[in-house]
Amino acid sequence: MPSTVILEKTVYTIDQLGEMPLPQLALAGRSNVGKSSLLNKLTGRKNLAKTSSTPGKTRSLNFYKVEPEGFYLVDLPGYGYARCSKTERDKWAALTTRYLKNNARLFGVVALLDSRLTPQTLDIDLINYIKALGIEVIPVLTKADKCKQPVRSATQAAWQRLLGTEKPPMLISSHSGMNIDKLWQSFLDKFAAVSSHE
Ligand SMILES: Nc1nc2c(ncn2[C@@H]2O[C@H](COP(=O)(O)OP(=O)(O)OP(=O)(O)O)[C@@H](O)[C@H]2O)c(=O)[nH]1
Ligand SMILES: [Mg+2]
Repeated sequence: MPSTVILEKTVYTIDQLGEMPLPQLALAGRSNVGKSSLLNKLTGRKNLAKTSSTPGKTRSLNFYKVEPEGFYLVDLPGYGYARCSKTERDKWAALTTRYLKNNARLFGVVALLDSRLTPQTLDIDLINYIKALGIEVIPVLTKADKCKQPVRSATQAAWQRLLGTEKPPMLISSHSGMNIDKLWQSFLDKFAAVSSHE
């Protein structure tokens, strides 16, 4: 677990997106998939990132500085919230794409996917978009506590087939704590690999 995590910057508009001085790992996924909950669980701080059962809670890009390691975890606003206006959705897309594009310090995007659902078009589109930018995608299946083993395995197998990965995506639960330490260790390993090249 990281020793200190602090919210350093909140960005609502493209104008506020300056260059960040450290490597970044972003958390992306549909609204309500559990991005902010994962951040809280990873950091062991219940209310670091605001969570809600109402989708669309996170409306901004939030940069959390992890110390002493020295990188940012970036909580991205969720996509695919049906009740959100077209203007809001366009704003999300513009802000997020601007952030993802031409960001040499972004060393990966953790794609959070609901373990209860078969692969959804919106998620597949996002993953393909990120891959096309040359950024590594780390797929993770959330809310594993909410479904039974056969469903979890089926979702894992479907994503593995689709992504053509060697291993199936990791199943996690921010409620039960399942695989949270393992996931954190994988973030540290990725960060260590990039920082040795910097
Ligand atoms: N059972 C269960 N519920 C979870 C888990 N993770 C998150 N939730 C619940 O799912 C809801 C949404 O969680 P958030 O973490 O706010 O989701 P988000 O992806 O940050 O959503 P946006 O900010 O809207 O993009 C909340 O009610 C959480 O308590 C989990 O591992 N298990
Ligand atoms: Mg959130």
